This record gives sequence, structure tokens and C-alpha cells, in this order.
Amino acid sequence: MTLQVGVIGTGMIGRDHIRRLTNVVSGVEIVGVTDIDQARAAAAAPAGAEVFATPSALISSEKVEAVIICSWGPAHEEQLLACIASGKPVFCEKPLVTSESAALRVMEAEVACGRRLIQVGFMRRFDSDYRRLKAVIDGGKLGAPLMFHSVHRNASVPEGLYTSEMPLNDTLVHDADISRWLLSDEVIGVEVRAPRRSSRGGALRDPVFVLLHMASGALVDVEISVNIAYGYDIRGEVSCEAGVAALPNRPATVISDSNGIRQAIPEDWRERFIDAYDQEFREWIVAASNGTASGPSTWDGYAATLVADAALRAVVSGGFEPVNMIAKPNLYGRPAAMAAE
Ligand code: NAD
Ligand code: ISE
Repeated sequence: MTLQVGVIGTGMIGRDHIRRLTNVVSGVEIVGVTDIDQARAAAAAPAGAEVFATPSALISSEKVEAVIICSWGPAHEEQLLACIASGKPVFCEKPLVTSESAALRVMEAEVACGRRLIQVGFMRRFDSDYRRLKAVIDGGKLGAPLMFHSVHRNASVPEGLYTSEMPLNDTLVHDADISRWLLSDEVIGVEVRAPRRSSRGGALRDPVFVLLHMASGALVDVEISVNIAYGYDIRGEVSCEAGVAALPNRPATVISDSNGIRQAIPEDWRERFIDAYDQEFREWIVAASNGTASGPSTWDGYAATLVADAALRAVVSGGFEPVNMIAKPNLYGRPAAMAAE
């Protein structure tokens, strides 16, 4: 059986996902695409796919069984609510939405529907290095995790697309989610400190340090640099009671020449997480073909949104900003269920 999907948003990641769904993973066919830039949608449409005039036309089309949202974050709420109203499984790129109130509206609609329909694009959970790191921590031989150092560096970001707070309201959600998942914990508060700005970052608050206070008492420090020029560099190290576990250096050919000995660094997220994106879609296709969703949920998207909101408040207050979550609806499993999700 082949899952017939429609893709909303045919920008950078929309096109990359269209490539993988067309050429890499199986069990899926793209039958429709749409974008507010219709020419871009037409150029990205695989052979035989219809170019829909609007997201709502795509979502309500009978030929579309499941939806992939790759539009900008502020557009996600309306598109997610339309998918839930149609009862169609949906993969939504991060961020789930861009405010706490929007996250609550989406969660309320999904809970009322009675089954999970949404998987959020937190692809790090599907990366084999992160999965092995989590297995070591969950194995317990190193004792309880005490600190997690998360480094999130981008070579550059597209000009003009983002506000000055992009590192906090767009990029940080990945670190918030992976911290909750790796440590099987929740964020209860956030602090933010900024060093001198990078001259390469323009108006962006870049770089920035974020401190996540976890419910267990563990602390997570996050370095976000979004214009660091040399490449896309993701690092992570967890200090536990009786040892330390870290992501490996990425395997890459070692080049020795008159400039020295070196290994290439990925250019961007497409290259670094290529296998993780493939795997997140393999798992999504299985769940969506059964009319539901697995993996990172609306609850996880809500949690990451609250962390981003608290970080933005912490910039203004200069102090600790609490993260207060509602009680977890049964639909999203028991409170400490993240290890299995
Ligand atoms: P982009 O600007 O390259 O593409 C977004 C596309 O969506 C554009 O073509 C735009 O015209 C279209 N669009 C925006 N609003 C729309 C609407 N209301 N209806 C229809 N089309 C609409 O941006 P991008 O880098 O591809 O990012 C898209 C989303 O994916 C963002 O939410 C971003 O945070 C996320 N993203 C995730 C990852 C990841 O690693 N998981 C990486 C990059 C981007
Ligand atoms: C981008 O939207 C992503 O999600 C990437 O994974 C992240 O590293 C980058 O900072 C974001 O802009």
C-alpha cells in the first residue's frame, strides 16, 4: 500500500523532503504540493503531482491521505487545525507553532479527536548517534545525568528571513527537545546570557548561551551560534555521576596535505542529519498509513514552544524564567514515557 501525501511549503526543507520521499524512502507517493509562491510549488512538484492553489484545498482533497507541513512556523497552526478537522495524519516541521496559546489550541483539537495525528519534525531523535547516546544514559551504568552540554552551530542563516531572536525562537527548539528526550526530563526554567555579538550576525542575537533547568535538577547549557562560517557543527556531551557520554565526531574521510590533516564538516542540517530525516519519514509513513502518528508529538512541540517563549522572556528580564506546563493529556502517554517514544 502506498500512502498518498500532499506537501505544503516547497522551500528549502520542503524540496529536500520531496526529494527523499520521491527517491529514497518507499511506501509513499507525493500526489499534491502547494506554496504561496505557486511558481515555486510548480517547479518542485514531482511528475504527476497536482499543484493546489491553497493549503486548505490540498488538505481537503480526497486524493491526499496525509499531509507534510514545511511552511513557516506562524502558518503551522491553521494548517494543523485543518488537518485535524479532516482526520488526516500530518508531519509538521518544527516549530510546531510559535506561541503557547497556539500550541494549546492544536493540542485541544487533537485530544478531542481522540487519536494522535501529528508528528513534529524533531529529527535528532531519529539520528543514530543520538539514539546510541540515549541508550547509554538509559542503561544507567554511568549513573544519573547531571549536566548536558549542547552545541548548535550553523554556518549561516538565510538573510532577511528571520527576526533578531531567531536563535531563540527557531533554533533553540531542537536543543530543548533533545534535552527532554535524552534525559527523560522536563524543562522547568530558562536563563539566557549573550556574549558580544558576532559581527557576522547582523541584527541577530548571535551567539547566545541558554541554560535549561530540568525538573530532576540537571542543568543543560546550550551554545547557539547561527553564523559561525566554518560549517554545521552539532555536539553533545552528557556528564553523569560515574562517567561522561558524548556524541562521536562525525566519520569523514581524513585528508592530509600541505595544509595539514583535516576532516570535512557538514555544510548544513541537510547533510548532517540526512539519515535522521530519512528515518523520521520511514517511521512516520508506517504510523500515518495506519491513520495515526508516533515519535515527537504535539506535547513535545508544546514543551519546546514553552522553552522558546521562556527564553525570549529571559532576554528581557535578565533572570530565571519559569516554564509551567499543563497536566499531560493521556493521549500523549504517561509523564516519564519519553524513553519509549
Ligand atoms: P523556506 O523559507 O525555504 O520555505 C518555506 C516555504 O513555505 C516558502 O516557499 C514559503 O513561500 C512557503 N510558505 C510560507 N507560508 C506559507 C503558507 N501559509 N502557505 C503555503 N506556503 C507557505 O523555509 P525552510 O527553511 O524550508 O523552513 C520551513 C520550515 O521548516 C520552518 O518551520 C523551519 O523552521 C523548518 N525547518 C526545519 C529544519 C529541521 O532541521 N528540522 C530545517 C530547516 C527548516
Ligand atoms: C533550521 O530551521 C533547523 O531546523 C536546523 O536544524 C537548525 O540547525 C537551524 O538553526 C534552523 O534555522
